[in-house]
Amino acid sequence: MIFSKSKKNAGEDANVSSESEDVSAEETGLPPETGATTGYFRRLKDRLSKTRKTLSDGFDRIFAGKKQIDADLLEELEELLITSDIGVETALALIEKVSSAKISEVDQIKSFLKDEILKILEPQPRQPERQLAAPQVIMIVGVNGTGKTTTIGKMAASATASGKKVLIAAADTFRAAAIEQLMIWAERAQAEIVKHKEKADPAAVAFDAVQAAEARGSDLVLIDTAGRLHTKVNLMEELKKIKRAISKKIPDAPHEILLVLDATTGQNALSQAELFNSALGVTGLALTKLDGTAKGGIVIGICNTLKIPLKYIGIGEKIEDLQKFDAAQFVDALF
Ligand SMILES: Nc1nc2c(ncn2[C@@H]2O[C@H](COP(=O)(O)OP(=O)(O)OP(=O)(O)O)[C@@H](O)[C@H]2O)c(=O)[nH]1
Ligand SMILES: [Mg+2]
Repeated sequence: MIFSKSKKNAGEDANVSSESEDVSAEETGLPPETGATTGYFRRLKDRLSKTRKTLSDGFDRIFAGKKQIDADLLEELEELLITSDIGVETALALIEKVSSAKISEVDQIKSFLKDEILKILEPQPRQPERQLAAPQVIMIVGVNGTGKTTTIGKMAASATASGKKVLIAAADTFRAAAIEQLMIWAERAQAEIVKHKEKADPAAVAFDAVQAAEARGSDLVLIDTAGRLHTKVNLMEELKKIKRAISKKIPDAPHEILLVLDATTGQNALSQAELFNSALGVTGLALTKLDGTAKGGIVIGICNTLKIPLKYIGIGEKIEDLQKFDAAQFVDALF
């Protein structure tokens, strides 16, 4: 761990990476996006290979031997976009743009689409990270199996690697195994953990964790929550109760409610987002398992449909397989 480094804003987690290129970037103080990120980008590209294959091979197939843009070509293009799980609405909007752009050369369509997709993914310039008083509290929510606990482990590792003091709260008390799984991640990430027994009140765990974080001077608190209870109504009520318990201790906390969505569940992810957002007010999204799907177009559909910023993408099961979402880099890795 790099404790000698001056502490950065608690929201500004460095990208996790085991690549040597990134270590040197860290040492030079360069942000990870600039210059020496070949390894980081290569891994992203590699992990998106299934989706890239769907899109790139699809484009090649559609454009092969075609000289003009006609209705047939547009129809095939639309089908391809829908196959990659971009969603019907977003696919139709993109096709509409292509047909009204009066592109004359077939081989210009790909770069036109790339630009349009980038516009969807990055609708406005990135906001500078807000300076927050420590501890920053992030509550992680999502249906069961989407990757909440794994994402917490990866985020914690990233934050401790950049010199932050991290505390994880085991507020998924529904199963004993959930607490054990989180303990393993906390150890790997060199983070502290606050836990109670199985079936304990999750709101009490969250409250204790925030209290401990204040007492111990933690920079970041990551709150794991259950993805399944007996009913969806129960789950939403429990999550609301956790949120209230946190704000009793720190009035403007949780500073982030991060919804974890599984990319392989396709359009289902969108309805989950609506459900969680209306109950809790989701402030950011993490989309996991992009390495395991040929339908990574879901990223584009999600950014186009939900007006919630996509903050992280999960591209594997390992501790370094979480990246801050970077629209330009993502589009480059796809095309
Ligand atoms: N390939 C891949 N697998 C992932 C990724 N993120 C999580 N997983 C896997 O998804 C499975 C479920 O992850 P968990 O972190 O346990 O999910 P959870 O949301 O905490 O699940 P519950 O606690 O049951 O609600 C595990 O096998 C993870 O290794 C990812 O980005 N890529
Ligand atoms: Mg879990």
